[in-house]
Amino acid sequence: MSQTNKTAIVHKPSFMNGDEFRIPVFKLLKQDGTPYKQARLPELDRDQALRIYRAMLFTRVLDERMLSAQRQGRLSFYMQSTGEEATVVGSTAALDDGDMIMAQYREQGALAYRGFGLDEFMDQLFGNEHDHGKGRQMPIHYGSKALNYLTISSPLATQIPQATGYAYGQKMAGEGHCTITVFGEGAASEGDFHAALNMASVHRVPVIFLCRNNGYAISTPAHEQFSADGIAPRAFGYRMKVIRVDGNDILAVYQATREARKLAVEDNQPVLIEAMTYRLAAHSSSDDPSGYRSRKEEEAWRDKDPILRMRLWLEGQGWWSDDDEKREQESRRREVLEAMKAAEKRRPPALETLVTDVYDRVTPALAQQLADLEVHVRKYPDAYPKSAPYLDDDKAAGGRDHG
Ligand SMILES: Cc1ncc(C[n+]2csc(CCOP(=O)(O)OP(=O)(O)O)c2C)c(N)n1
Repeated sequence: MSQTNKTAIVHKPSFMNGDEFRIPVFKLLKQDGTPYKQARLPELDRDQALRIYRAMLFTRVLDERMLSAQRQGRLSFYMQSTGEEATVVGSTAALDDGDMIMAQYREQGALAYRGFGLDEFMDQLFGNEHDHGKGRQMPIHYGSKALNYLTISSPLATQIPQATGYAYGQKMAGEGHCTITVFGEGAASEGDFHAALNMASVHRVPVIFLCRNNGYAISTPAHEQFSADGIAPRAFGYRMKVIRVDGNDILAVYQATREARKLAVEDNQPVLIEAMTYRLAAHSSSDDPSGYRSRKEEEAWRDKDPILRMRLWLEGQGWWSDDDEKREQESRRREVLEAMKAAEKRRPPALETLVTDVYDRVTPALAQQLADLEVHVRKYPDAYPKSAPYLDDDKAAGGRDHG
């Protein structure tokens, strides 16, 4: 397409900075759970609405419980999604379960919605022998091939260009799937963000870029990260469709993502969604937000709790009650506790898994390193967990493929 044909000519120097208009926020539900007058709510049946709500509630319970476990010294590290559950679960619910999710690290709600098992969460958090990642990653770096959820990468923005590439493959495959990639407004400061958007737009790739603008990149507030009107206007630089949505409004997030999916899958149009939300908890178990923000600010956002808003809407529909709430919370708390106790007791992965599946076959150099490590562990047994299987002589003697 020729752009020059459409370009207006002016005869005075005219500078623009994007302040000519502000991008509106799409909202459907008020905080009391009732819809705005002009709002047209998406069709969401009772079963799916409850599936969404239960995933949000589970995420909240899991987060509270696991932060306590970290404080008790049972877990090394944790990250909560508190306050952002509607953004994460609402967007996931608007997808097909076969679509790919490439997340940052605060999107456990997406896995919960897709049916990641409680034991799978726990085995990863405790890095035991059942962990899909073989205990090689820090807690919260979940991944699930079965649920189309790419394993989390800690370096910020890794997943954004990966999503463009993966979605390009989905377009080639022609099976009607798309990819959503979720990231914070802080990660959007990485160059990878821009490369990913540009490639997606130029090559017409079915990818949804979902930015959780929760106001902070650890202790850095949004106004110290960028001077523009949030992340949304960046889409124009790539001639990409964009929508800004109230990230604490489950129905608005759901509807915006559904429409975005349509554009992506039916017309190969990438879309940027900026979800305005707030991280109610600390950045991670290593952070203390009282050093960089006020209680008053937190309280104002607590009043906009996305779970409460959805609960009030569900109650208005006659689909949820106080009793349901109580029962659900109690049973989820109990299940989380039981699963945690079981996962804590499982053994760590066998020592030899350090060298297997690094290459197709264990190389002689890695085999030697493993042998040296076993000698070392035998020499200093008190420095290593007794529960580990690596001091089992039968196991050490055979069965390994040293290539
Ligand atoms: C490349 C890179 N730089 C810095 C970090 C350290 N770091 C981890 S999380 C984070 C803040 C990210 O903020 P944001 O993307 O807004 O997501 P949020 O934590 O608010 O959900 C930073 C700076 C990192 N992991 N990777």
